Amino acid sequence: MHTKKMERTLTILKPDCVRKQLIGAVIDQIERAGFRVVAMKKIKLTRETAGEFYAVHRERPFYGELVDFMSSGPCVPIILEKENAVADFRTLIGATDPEQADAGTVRKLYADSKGENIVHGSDSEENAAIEAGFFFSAEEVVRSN
Ligand code: 3AN
Repeated sequence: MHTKKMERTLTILKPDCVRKQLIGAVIDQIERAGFRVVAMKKIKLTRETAGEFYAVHRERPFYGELVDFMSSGPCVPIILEKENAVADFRTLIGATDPEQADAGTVRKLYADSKGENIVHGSDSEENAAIEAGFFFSAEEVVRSN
């Protein structure tokens, strides 16, 4: 029975994930958890575009470090679809701080620190839609499976 609503969320496999050659391992874990890839690309953000993406964190003490890191190499933004995608994806990736993350989560398995934590996951459906629009045009968003 379908009790939960179909949702989309936006993830970014961050520059540390790409550098560690974990793109495949992380996408495998995501697909095994029942998420479908709706859109995906590999791009390198500039300091300006990374700063724009994380503008909500502009006042946080780690903002400069975050922008430097996110523009330090290519990343892989992906739109994912699943029932209850936003919350279920955050469960799959684990807490921001890998030391606090549950066993078996993506961040517990692969992340080094709060800053270099392998993946981003949207915190609401509203932000997922805004973030998806940041990376993808309408014709790049295709669910064919
Ligand atoms: P999450 O990505 O788990 O929702 P937020 O929203 O608290 O976490 O943090 C936004 C981004 O800022 C995350 N991508 C995270 O890597 C980074 N960040 C959070 N806290 C720190 C910190 N203390 N030092 C460096 N980067 C941080």
